[in-house]
Amino acid sequence: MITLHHLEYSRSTRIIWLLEELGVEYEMVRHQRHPETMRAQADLAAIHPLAKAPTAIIDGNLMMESGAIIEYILEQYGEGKLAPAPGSNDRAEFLEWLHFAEGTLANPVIVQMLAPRFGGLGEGYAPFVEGEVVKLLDYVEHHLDNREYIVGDSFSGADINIMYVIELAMAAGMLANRPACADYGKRMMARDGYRKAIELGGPVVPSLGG
Ligand SMILES: N[C@@H](CCC(=O)N[C@@H](CS)C(=O)NCC(=O)O)C(=O)O
Repeated sequence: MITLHHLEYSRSTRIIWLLEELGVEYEMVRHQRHPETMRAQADLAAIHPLAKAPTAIIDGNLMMESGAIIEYILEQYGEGKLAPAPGSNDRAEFLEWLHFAEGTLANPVIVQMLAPRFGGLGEGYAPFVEGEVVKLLDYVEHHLDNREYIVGDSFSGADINIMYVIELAMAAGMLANRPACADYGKRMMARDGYRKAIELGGPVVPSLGG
C-alpha cells in the first residue's frame, strides 16, 4: 500500500509520474505551499518533521527523498520495469544517474534559479555557483547528445528523477544553448505518464502552467 504526500509545484510529481508509468495503485494526499513563503506547511510537517515532498508511506515505511523512494518503489512494485536488474550491465550507471539528480545537480541549479528572488547571490558567491551550474549542465548536455534516455536505451526511474531538474533548468532559461537537454526535456514531457502526472498533480513550475 502506497500513500503519497504530494505538495503542489514540487518534486513529488516525480512519484506520481513513476506510479502512473508502473500502473501501481496508490493514495494521494495533497498539500499546499504557503502563498507567500512557498514553504510546505504544518499539514506536511505533521507527516514528516522536515515537511518535504515527496514524502511517502510505503507498506508502513515513512520515506522522504526522491531517489530513495523511486529505488524502493521499483524494488517492491516495479516487477523489473523502469530499472536495469541488479547485476546487469547498466545497473551501476542507472544508480549513478538516479542519485546524481539530487546528490549533485539539483542544489546548484535551484540556488541559481532562486537567487533573483532573494536579492541575488552577491559578487563573491555568484561565480562559484554559476560556474558549477555550467559545468554540471554541460556534462549532462554532452551525455545526452545522441541519446534518447539518460541510461541505456530505455526509459527508467533515473529519467524521472533528473527530469525535475531539467524542467527547472528549462524554465529558468538555462537550456537555451543546450539543445540535447532541451530536446530530451520535451521528449520526456510528451510521455503519457508525465502528462498524467501533471493532470493529477498540477504543474511542476508555476509559470509554465503545465
Ligand atoms: N532531496 C529531496 C528534496 C526535497 C525537497 O526539498 N522538496 C521540496 C519541494 S520540490 C519541498 O518540500 N519544499 C518545501 C519546503 O522545504 O518547505 C528530494 O529529492 O526528495
